[in-house]
Amino acid sequence: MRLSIIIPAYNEARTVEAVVRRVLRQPVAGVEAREVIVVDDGSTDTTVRILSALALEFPREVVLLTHPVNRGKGAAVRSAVAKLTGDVAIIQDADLEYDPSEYALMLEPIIAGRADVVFGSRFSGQQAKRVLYFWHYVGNCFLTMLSNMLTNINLTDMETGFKAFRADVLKGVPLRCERFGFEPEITAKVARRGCRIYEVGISYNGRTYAQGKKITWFDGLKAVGAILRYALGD
Ligand SMILES: Nc1nc2c(ncn2[C@@H]2O[C@H](COP(=O)(O)OP(=O)(O)OP(=O)(O)O)[C@@H](O)[C@H]2O)c(=O)[nH]1
Ligand SMILES: [Mg+2]
Repeated sequence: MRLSIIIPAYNEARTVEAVVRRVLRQPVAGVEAREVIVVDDGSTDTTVRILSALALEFPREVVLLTHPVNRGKGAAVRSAVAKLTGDVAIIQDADLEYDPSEYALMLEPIIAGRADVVFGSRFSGQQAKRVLYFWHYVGNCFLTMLSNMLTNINLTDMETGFKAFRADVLKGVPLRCERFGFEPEITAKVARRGCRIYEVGISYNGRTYAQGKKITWFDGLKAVGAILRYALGD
């Protein structure tokens, strides 16, 4: 099994090198080969310089794609999907909130042939989760519930950044959303296609705004729009 790890990165100079090195070091049961596709999404900090050095250091594993201007997470993931050569793909955010040591957990249902898509849930399972913002939690529950109502699936964490796919499934879903509407869009589209979706509990090392958290209530509002648009057939 060949694994493609997709890392969208926008102004993540603080963490992106640690993420890439951790991903490269991480053995994963059932995976013999891997590629790490990092997408610099028009960062204005030193992210692209850090990633260029890593691509030089690990020319066989690290593929660097760059967007000249910032376009958003959805666009960054799409650029990576167009280039990936693995049998399975996993999306790894560049900010260390999700732990590469849990790849085996995420991929097991796919490698065993039971699942097409696996969501890593921050709201179920026994793993340690950092206790953080109550109103973000309420917002996440609301977005997941709205998405579930319209797609008729029972996820506990639609907005999770930790998602794994059979590569042919990911390549077969036409994606349009440029920014964070990516999560509702992919969820609605895999649900509508009747993909076998699994969920596993993951740990969550959430960051604070002082540590670089960027998401705001406005992104939550836009997520509502994306849920309605994609669940209703766009
Ligand atoms: N915020 C943001 N992230 C982007 C963009 N393009 C790519 N990304 C990457 O997408 C991933 C998810 O973005 P995050 O900002 O961590 O989103 P989040 O986890 O929902 O929110 P916070 O961690 O709270 O900021 C990260 O790896 C980002 O670097 C973009 O235009 N804006
Ligand atoms: Mg994040």
